Amino acid sequence: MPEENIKHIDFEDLNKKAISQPIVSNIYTADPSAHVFNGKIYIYPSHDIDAGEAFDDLGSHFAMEDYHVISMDSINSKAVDNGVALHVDNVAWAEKQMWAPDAHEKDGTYYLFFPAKAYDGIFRIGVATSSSPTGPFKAQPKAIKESFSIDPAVFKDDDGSYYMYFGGLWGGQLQRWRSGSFNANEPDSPTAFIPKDNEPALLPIVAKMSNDLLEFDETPKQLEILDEKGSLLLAGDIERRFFEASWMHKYNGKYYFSYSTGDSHFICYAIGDSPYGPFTYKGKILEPVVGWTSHHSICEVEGKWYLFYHDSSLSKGVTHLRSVKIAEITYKEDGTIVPIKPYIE
Ligand code: FUB
Repeated sequence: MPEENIKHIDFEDLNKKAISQPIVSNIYTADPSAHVFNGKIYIYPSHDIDAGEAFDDLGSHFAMEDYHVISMDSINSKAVDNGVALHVDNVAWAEKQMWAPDAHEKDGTYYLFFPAKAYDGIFRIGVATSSSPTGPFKAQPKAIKESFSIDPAVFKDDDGSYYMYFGGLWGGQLQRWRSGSFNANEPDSPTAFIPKDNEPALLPIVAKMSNDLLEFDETPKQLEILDEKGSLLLAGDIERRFFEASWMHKYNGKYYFSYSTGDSHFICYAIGDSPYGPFTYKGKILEPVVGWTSHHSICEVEGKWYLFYHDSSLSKGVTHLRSVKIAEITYKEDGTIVPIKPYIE
């Protein structure tokens, strides 16, 4: 939701109209990546704090320093904050901005995948491991080779292969990698190097993970998102084109790639037949929430599908102080998703 609209909101009224409430209120949480491990729900969110950084379009105000894992015995039970799972001070390569993470499990080890800004000002993606889904996690000494940008989401396919999807525009720096290496020119501009409105939009990135889940098994490549005529979505198509917050899930044998449209504030999805795409745009999953960002995950819990998302209602509209919420997803017979309105009109 654009900043100027937030000033006019009656938050008491809005919270009554909200379809769900924050799952924890002792801390601010955002960018939830939800998984079921051993029958229990684990949510890997960003841990929002107010570090005193001014709002800008590079996202400097998202100055998060650590991760907490939230767990739930079932979808209706109390959510538990399990304390600090990983702090930036314990990641040798990372300086600041511990943004949206994800996690996965393999052979009894839990892997936390996270983006952070390195000391050279470039976002990279790292891995940390633990014997417990709630951590504490021990970070690898270096970021994943050939990793860049933000918002990693790791998907396990039915054949046991793991893929990482990532990328984000503006502060997430994806546009600075168009030539294959980092473009450090115009460092204060969030929109420098973004394609023109009539050019194809920037695309999310995918890479298959190595067997130990600590590196990429291949050079990362772009994931195509096409319109109904088979053409790549254009950069000016801001209500449909990819901005950040990748997620992948599989439903009835089809691959669903979902993402945020950033400056138009929607969560959208596209469907394909392979983890590498191409994907065809299908529609919106979530209408704009209070706060500039929208970020989500989709997870099946005991036969029902849920959207884990966030808004800034608890902080009364402070963009960088968000709270994780949950809403059930409904699929139609044809496999499309019924869009969710986060507040009842
Ligand atoms: O939380 C920081 C950033 O805001 C995330 O990386 C984006 O997806 C957006 O939610």
